[in-house]
Amino acid sequence: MKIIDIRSDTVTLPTPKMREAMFKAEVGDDVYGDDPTVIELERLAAEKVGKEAAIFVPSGTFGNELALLTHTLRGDEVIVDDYSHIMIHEAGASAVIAGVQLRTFRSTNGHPDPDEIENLIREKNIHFPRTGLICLENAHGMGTVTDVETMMRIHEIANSRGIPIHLDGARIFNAACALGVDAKEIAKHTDSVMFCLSKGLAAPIGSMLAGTKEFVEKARKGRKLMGGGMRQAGIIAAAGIVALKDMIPRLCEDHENARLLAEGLESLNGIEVFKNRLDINMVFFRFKNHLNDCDFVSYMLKQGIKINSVENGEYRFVTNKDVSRSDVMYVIERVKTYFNQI
Ligand code: TLP
Repeated sequence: MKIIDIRSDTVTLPTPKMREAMFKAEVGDDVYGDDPTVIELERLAAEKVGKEAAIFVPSGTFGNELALLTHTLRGDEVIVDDYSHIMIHEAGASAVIAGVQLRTFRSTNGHPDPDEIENLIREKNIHFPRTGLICLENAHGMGTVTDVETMMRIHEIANSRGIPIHLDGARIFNAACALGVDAKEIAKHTDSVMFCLSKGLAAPIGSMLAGTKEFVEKARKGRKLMGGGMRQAGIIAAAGIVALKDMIPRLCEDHENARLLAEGLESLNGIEVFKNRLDINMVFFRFKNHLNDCDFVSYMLKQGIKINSVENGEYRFVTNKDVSRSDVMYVIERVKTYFNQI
């Protein structure tokens, strides 16, 4: 049975071209800095987001936490939104690795309010922690994007107070597609940016952390400390190069499929789609009446569709390169049948 996996875009499988590039990759020992494929990936990644340098890391979580470790001092405070990946989905790593505390701003569907962020910056006072970093997330895991003007405004505030900005840009190329701008325009308003190769871009493993040369040099030591020195990493970097060269333009297709999916689900009586969170490849919805979550998840699996369980009362379906337009139609049909039989 064919499986349609809409749990995330992390589930995408590498393309044949990626597998071939991995097979043929020229490698060295990246901890010695002599893996030519990793060097090329880091050069290309920096170029894509308009930064001086970049470093290859095992995962998005690793890249975010390495950014925190590199930018901050132990005991600093980091301003971050209350629904961000760093806050919710990184197992409290910021306290363990960088030794920082998080101060959250309210996330209105993933949209930051520059004034609220400004108000959270600490004044100099012996009792207060130092505000060491501001973190943003674009595209946001709630399915939305932040426009360039807002990014610019927050950047101006941060600059005026001498505080760096880190962007969790796991899906920065989705954000760029949704906003109709180059990713560089978004990254321009940050001091460091992490982005993932292993989500919609379909590489099997890996993320990039980009910033100034000085920042990346410092991060190299932090990566070693975190156990992320990866030796013949060119094998996986090769797939990352294909991801960056070939896979960015097609992300918009996933966004179109997400909208199609949203329309189909919305047309079913028992479902409310969160239409104000439909900027990228994610569809969030809830059942209007209480239904048994386990029953729904296992019904879908029997139809060959993998979905995540409900989280905070919401379902999230994610389109990706392994989900075609006709797969989307099939998913809508199956959800409809579920409603008809309960
Ligand atoms: N997100 C995953 C889950 O962890 C929630 C997903 O399925 O969406 N930043 C953002 C905005 C992310 O969405 C993710 C992964 C990460 C960072 C972390 O990336 P990985 O999984 O590579 O550590």
